[in-house]
Parts: sequence; C-alpha cells; structure tokens
Amino acid sequence: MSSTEKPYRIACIPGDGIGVDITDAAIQVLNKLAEVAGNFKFDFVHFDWSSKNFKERGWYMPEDGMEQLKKHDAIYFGAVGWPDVPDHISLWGLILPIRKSMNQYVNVRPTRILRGTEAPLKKCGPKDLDWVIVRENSEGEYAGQGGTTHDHTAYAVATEVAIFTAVGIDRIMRFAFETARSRPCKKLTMVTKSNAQRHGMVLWDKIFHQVAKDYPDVEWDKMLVDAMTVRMVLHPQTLDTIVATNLHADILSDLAAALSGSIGIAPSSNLDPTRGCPSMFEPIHGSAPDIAGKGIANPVGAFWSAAEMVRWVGKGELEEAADALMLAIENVTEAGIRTKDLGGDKNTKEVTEAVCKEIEK
Ligand code: GGG
Repeated sequence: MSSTEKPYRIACIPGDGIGVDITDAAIQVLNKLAEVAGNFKFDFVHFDWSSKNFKERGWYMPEDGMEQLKKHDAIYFGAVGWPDVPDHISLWGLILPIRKSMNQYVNVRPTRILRGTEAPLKKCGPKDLDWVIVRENSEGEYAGQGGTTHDHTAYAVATEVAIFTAVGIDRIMRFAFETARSRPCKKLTMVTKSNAQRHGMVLWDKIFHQVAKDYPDVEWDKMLVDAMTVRMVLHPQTLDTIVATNLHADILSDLAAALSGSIGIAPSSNLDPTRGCPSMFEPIHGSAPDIAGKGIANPVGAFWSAAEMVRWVGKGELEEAADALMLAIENVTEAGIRTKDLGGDKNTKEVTEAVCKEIEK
C-alpha cells in the first residue's frame, strides 16, 4: 500500500481505566510508524464503548455494533472492567461477544523476556523463556452456557457448562501445530485436565492425537494444567508453543507474562484465521483501576499488540514495519526507559515518546 492509497481502517475501543491511556499511546506510536515508513497509513475510528457509558446508557455496544466493527480492517482494544459494574456484565457486554461474533477463534499470546528486562525467576534468561500460547477463544469454559435456579435462596444452584466441539478442537489444534512448525524448535505442548474432566478434555486428547499425525515434523507432549504451572516455573526452557482451552490458557498466559517480567508487556491477537471478519488486538492486562488516570501504566503490551496488528493487516507486506516497532520497544527497554512494574521510574508518556524517537532513528 502506498501512502496515497486507502488507509488501513482500525476500530479503536479504548474501554475502561488504563485501556484509555495505553490505546492513546499505541495510536501515537502507530502513527509515527506509518509516518516514518511513508508507504502506509491508518485511519483510526473511535468507539466509546465503556463501563462508564454502560452506566449512563445501559448498553456497551449499540445493536448494530458488530456491523460497525465489520467495516474495519482490524480492531484495537484497550481493556474492559470497572469496579461499579460486575465483571461478568462488562466481559459479556463487550469483549466476549466481539470474539465470538467476529469468528476470532484463536487467541495468540506470545511471551518472552524483552532486552534489558529481568524475569523474576533466578537463572531464567531470554533463552529460557520464549513461548507462544495458543488459546482456544470461542468455546470451552467461556461458552456462556448454564443457568441458575432457586436464586436468592439457601438452595441456589448454578451450572457453568463448558462446550467442546470436534470442529472447534480440530481447528485450534491445527493452528497450534502450524504455529509450532513455524518456530525454530518445532515443539508443541498440549494442556488439558483430562484425568478429572472425562468428556470434553478427553475429546481434546483424542482430536489432538488425530491432528498430530498430519504434523510428523513437530515434536509434541501433553501436560495436565496443574503440572503445567510447575513446569512453567521450574523448567521454562523445556517449553515452546503451548495450546490450551479458553480458561486454562487465560490463566497460563497471565502466569507466563508474570514470569517474563510483568503482565504489562504481554500482547494478544484475537484472530479469525479465515479473515472473514476483522481480528482484534489487545494487551492481556485489564483496566487496572488502581492506577487508572495516573499516567503510569506500562504501554509495552499495547505496543507489542500494535506490532502484531501491523503484521496481520499487512498480510506479509508490513513485516519490516512490525519488526521496526518491536526493535524500537526493545531498544527502549534496554536503555532503561521502563515503567515501575519493570523496575523503572518512567511514566506512560516518557516510554511512548522514547519509542517514537527510536522509530525515527
Ligand atoms: N485488555 C484485555 C482485558 O481487558 N482483559 C480483561 C479480561 O479479564 N479478559 C478476560 C479474557 O481475556 O478472556
């Protein structure tokens, strides 16, 4: 795309709390990237879908919200959740319906130790922790199925039904094997709790074995999710690509982010691999009400997510720009320009300006 051609249309949903700060920062960095590259640009369209507006209007997204989003090349999302709205209302008001309606059945969550930063575990260096977690993003424990009865009585009952489908498992396994195949050590670890959960998780096991036959060049192993947390902490260097259910991967990716230095650096890509709908890019952290509005949130996870968005919308043509953004981020972390969560004393604005300066070099 040349700068005179149609720009990439990005739907921006800053959402709540620090989602607003880091989305502003990401837009600043993306505009700088496009300005310096000169051969592409972005048209950012803002959507004020937040918990604050939910309180005033009674809805997160308007009725035609999904149709509006579909007119874009990608969605950039900040964070959702605020103390005066129950978390299950905010998650189900915004982020989960978008993932489902946009066929974003894959959530890719890479983790590694960025240059100049330190992992909290002793003896864990950059070579020991470089993972990609592939999260099933459309069904499983977040299918939203179940219900309640005898509400507000001492006999209240609630069910939360996890849904696992053969089609859903097969497609996430294939994506995970392809991801593992694309990486140098071609290694995949599949996570379940199939000793205790004897239906859905056993179907995961079964389909995993079927799909594995199509990838003889990928080395694989299987872990129960509880043992997996121990392995991540004690033997991080034995892992590479990891595939897990919606809930398990949600939890494991927070652990992975913490082990790599801070949840503030971790990116995620909610992908529709068929490209029929726009994909969505968001840092994995939440809205962090305790630091919201203070200008001290770590924007690195937002920048890394933005780099993944550039890669995705570019369909192979913006690799150089995405790599330049990652290089700028790591030059900044290496130079010690870091927020408090990474042991530094800089604020969001200072890190953002430093990344913009690096892009200009
Ligand atoms: N930036 C992502 C965000 O707001 N995450 C809040 C959260 O709790 N997400 C749960 C999920 O990713 O399923």
